[in-house]
Amino acid sequence: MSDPQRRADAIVQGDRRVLAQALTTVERGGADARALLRILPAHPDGRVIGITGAPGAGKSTLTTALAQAFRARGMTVAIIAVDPSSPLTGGSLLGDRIRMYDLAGDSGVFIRSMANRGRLGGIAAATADATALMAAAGFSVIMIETVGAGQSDVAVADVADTILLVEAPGMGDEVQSIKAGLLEVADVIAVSKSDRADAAATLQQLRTLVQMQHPSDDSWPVPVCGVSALQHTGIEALTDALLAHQRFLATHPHTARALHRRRMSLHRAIEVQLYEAVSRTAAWQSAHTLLKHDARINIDMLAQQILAEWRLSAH
Ligand SMILES: Nc1nc2c(ncn2[C@@H]2O[C@H](COP(=O)(O)OP(=O)(O)OP(=O)(O)O)[C@@H](O)[C@H]2O)c(=O)[nH]1
Ligand SMILES: [Mg+2]
Repeated sequence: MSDPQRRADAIVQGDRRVLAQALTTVERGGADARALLRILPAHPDGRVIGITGAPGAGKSTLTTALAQAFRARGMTVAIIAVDPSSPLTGGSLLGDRIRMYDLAGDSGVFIRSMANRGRLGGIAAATADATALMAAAGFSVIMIETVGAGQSDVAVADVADTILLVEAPGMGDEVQSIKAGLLEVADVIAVSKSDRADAAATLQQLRTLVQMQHPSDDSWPVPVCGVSALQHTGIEALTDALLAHQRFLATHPHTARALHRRRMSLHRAIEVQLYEAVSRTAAWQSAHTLLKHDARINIDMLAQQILAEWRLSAH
């Protein structure tokens, strides 16, 4: 199906096959993807939960447990597992799929992995577009599991309305997420694997850290929840905390984070559209020939020339 309006209608009506195909389209990016994204019905903010944390922190296991908790409350769930196709995390995806096997066969759950296929705007753009499709398809919650390994993680976090940071116990004196800069952006924190003896200390440590970081007049005090996905403890309280944050967002639509997220999506849109426009100019084509033949070319000047020509052709 290529007619964008028919595709959009089918997605809204809950056609999962068309949704899956559309996800492939946005993963690739380009004009087809934009034509579709432009006509999707608007959806309210607040449904997208980004799940982040160090490799092995327990994100996939917890995502599965949360999905079951949301389902038990009658909500539908879409899950995006982000695979930035880096050699670091290359092997983790199959494991994730096996763990999420618990969710197989439930038509109220839709799972998709996203890879960075060299798409313009990177994995963050692909993920943002995928969440827009899933929101249009009517899922009540959309969870994005990131890999907790650097830049792509923070970029994907920009897509989420709520950021859930998963911290495993016993990481030593240094809480891993401080280094990664994730503690500041977390809306809700879960100490995973709380069946382990060292979890209580980590929980205490994080609560102290969060209190130090967030001013007391902050309108959203970041909850720190102890959970064990294996023994299924703390999951209900964590689910409550996540839904409370959704309600908080509904009454506080202009938080600094929400503004940041909107700004970042504008940046991505400009990046993508400008790049596509510029790449249609003749100067762009000839620049690529130049690159092949002149190894010492001044890239900055070349870019300036291309933009100058594009500006002329745009008038
Ligand atoms: N004891 C205990 N182990 C857990 C719990 N949750 C997860 N684990 C274990 O922790 C390991 C990592 O769990 P994952 O859910 O794959 O962690 P992840 O953060 O998704 O890992 P990556 O995606 O590879 O970064 C697995 O061996 C799990 O069995 C828990 O509640 N208790
Ligand atoms: Mg995982």
